[in-house]
Amino acid sequence: MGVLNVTPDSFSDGGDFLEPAAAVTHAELLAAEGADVIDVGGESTRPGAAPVGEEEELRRVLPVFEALRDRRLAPLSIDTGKAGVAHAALAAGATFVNDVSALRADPGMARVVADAGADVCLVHMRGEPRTMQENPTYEAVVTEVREFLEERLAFAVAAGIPEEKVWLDPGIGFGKTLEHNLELLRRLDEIVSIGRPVVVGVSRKRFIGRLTGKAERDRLAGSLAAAVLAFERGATMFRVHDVGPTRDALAVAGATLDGN
Ligand code: HH2
Repeated sequence: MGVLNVTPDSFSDGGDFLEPAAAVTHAELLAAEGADVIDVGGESTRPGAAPVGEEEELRRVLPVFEALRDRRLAPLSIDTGKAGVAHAALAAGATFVNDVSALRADPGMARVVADAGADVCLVHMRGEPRTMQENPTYEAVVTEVREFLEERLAFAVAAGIPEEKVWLDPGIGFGKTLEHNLELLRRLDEIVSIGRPVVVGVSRKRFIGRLTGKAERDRLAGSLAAAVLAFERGATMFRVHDVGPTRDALAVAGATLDGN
């Protein structure tokens, strides 16, 4: 899953693709590098980010969907917690909803996903982006994330979303310390054992900066290490800024694990 942030303030690429033409060019690059899904987002969820109104979010992302829909580069995902934004993006060609609130931010979201027959990614987040990194605490982070995702999966199914349309994501960096992130990655198999495909977003994140001392744009090597480890533990979708290098790393890791 290639990241396409149409925002002025995303943590590693904010402002790069705010113009629709720049966004389309970047989508072409992500697809050429082998992205299976392109995830378009109009609201940053980085720690401390300010919320964006629905109208502004739509103004950012809709022209991108409209420009991409007929190009058929790859299936398109909308990264939003707002039902109105998801609804408009699905009408403009998206087939996947990536909701970091896991259907909690907007009571209308589950219905929009169910009615469209879309895929949905449910992400674990403690708190909300503005405050989520203020001293996150857990008694047992893996158990709590697992129980949360099981509850959200049951909620989605009860709301009419077929189970086979649901992807789960432990939400690396969403209300977690360095140690929480590392424990979740180390024990990712316990999230995978819920039985739905697992998405991970480690690309360029702060915990990689903490471990390597590198700025956002210099975190590729660290991001690849985390992606390979998550793959070995059973993750099947990787939300990344650098699609080509990630595909290469996973091709080598996969062949090694398979013995090919
Ligand atoms: N991380 C971010 C945004 N969306 N979606 C899923 N499913 N999993 C993630 O880990 C995830 C996500 C944050 O990264 P990014 O989009 O690069 O930055 P920002 O939120 O600042 O736009």
